[in-house]
Amino acid sequence: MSVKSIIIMAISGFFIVAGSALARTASPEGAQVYIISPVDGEVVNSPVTVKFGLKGMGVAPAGIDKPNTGHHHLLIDVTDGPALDKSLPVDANHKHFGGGQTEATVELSPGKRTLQLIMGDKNHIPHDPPVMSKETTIVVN
Ligand SMILES: [Cu+2]
Repeated sequence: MSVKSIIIMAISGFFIVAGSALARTASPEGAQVYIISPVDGEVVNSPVTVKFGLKGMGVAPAGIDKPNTGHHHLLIDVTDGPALDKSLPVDANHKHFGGGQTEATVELSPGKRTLQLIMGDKNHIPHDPPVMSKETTIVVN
């Protein structure tokens, strides 16, 4: 294989990735996600059960292409917010609930922690505009 064909393949690969990165799903107008519990300022023991609230749209498992739905993601100590134009990362700070769960029990280390919810579409990409909760700050014993 020539260097030129490798370069062409690399460039076309780049455009495929860039194209999918832009494919965001519209959110229904007025959709809201919020943390039912714990509440802002609450002092809790780990593990913590976080209850997810959602209005104006539905929950569907990841991979299911159904209008006006998404699945929950719990952001832990992600104070700058995630990138909105690509799939949410999968790591200790970005938890996916691709099974359609509406609550989760998470182990949290002691100290001040911020929790935030964001909906993702079938490809784990935030909707446009994003459906994102306020940050809930808790103190873990
Ligand atoms: Cu996800």
